[in-house]
Amino acid sequence: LTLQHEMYRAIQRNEFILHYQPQYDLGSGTMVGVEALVRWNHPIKGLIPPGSFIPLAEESGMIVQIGDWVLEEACRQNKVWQDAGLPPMPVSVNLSIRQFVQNDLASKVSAVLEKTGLDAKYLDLEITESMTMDIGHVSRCLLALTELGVNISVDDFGTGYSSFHYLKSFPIDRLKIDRSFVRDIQQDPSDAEIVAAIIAMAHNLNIQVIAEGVENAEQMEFLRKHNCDEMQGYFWSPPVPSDDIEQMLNANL
Ligand code: G
Ligand code: G
Ligand code: MN
Ligand code: NA
Repeated sequence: LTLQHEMYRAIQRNEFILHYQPQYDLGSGTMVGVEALVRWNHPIKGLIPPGSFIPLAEESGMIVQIGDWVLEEACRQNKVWQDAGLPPMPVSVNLSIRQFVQNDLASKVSAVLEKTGLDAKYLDLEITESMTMDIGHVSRCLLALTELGVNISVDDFGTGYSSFHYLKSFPIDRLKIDRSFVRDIQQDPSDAEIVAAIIAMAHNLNIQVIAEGVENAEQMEFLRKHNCDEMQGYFWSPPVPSDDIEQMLNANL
């Protein structure tokens, strides 16, 4: 069996699972959201990280089916947490540009919210930059999504081709500063300048900022000093299974 065929079977056999990485408010240090990150629980190979199958899924188009599953599962789980009385907070879901090529993304999202009973304000959709995207089409799609009440974040900000074009053309609620800029924030003065500039610019445009890949207290202090809103990274927590998130939320009560 090719990996691609196995992947197809994995959807039917329900072998994908979601881990969640907490996101924290930099001011208060409280958990304010989670990012859903897919893993493949392979019957023989064990837990396969997304880096080992997402590229193939993108290439083959199967990312659309996997993405549909991720979206529904993330919304379902979030509603379960809320119904259990845990502090409500949005879940971020990564979208592939392939999911925008379909014409019905907003109606699909709307149907999933309806089916799971999740309020749209608890769903955050992460888009990444892509050379191949039709800006006009994506922009219409994003408008339809924001009309539903979901949040839009730009993932890996600063690494792609059209970051600034995005800000101009899309209804963006939040930027996620790519972890490659955060990593050397203390050693590399240009990274420090870039991060400070991204935060200032985003705030002038009324866009929230979250830093990715925060691994130590010095990075956190720098970000706090420059008024970054939120952070995510190993310093606080790696992506963890849903049970662990439940425990963290319980501890927050
Ligand atoms: O969890 P990890 O850091 O290994 O993830 C690697 C990459 O896989 C990240 O860039 C992440 O955005 C991507 N990824 C994880 N889950 C999903 C998903 O559900 N859909 C898409 N399109 N990408 C995902
Ligand atoms: O591209 P995206 O932002 O969706 O990727 C998220 C991935 O980044 C997760 O799969 C996670 O494993 C990884 N990640 C999260 N926090 C850190 C961190 O602090 N350091 C590093 N190196 N990777 C991280
Ligand atoms: Mn992401
Ligand atoms: Na990222």
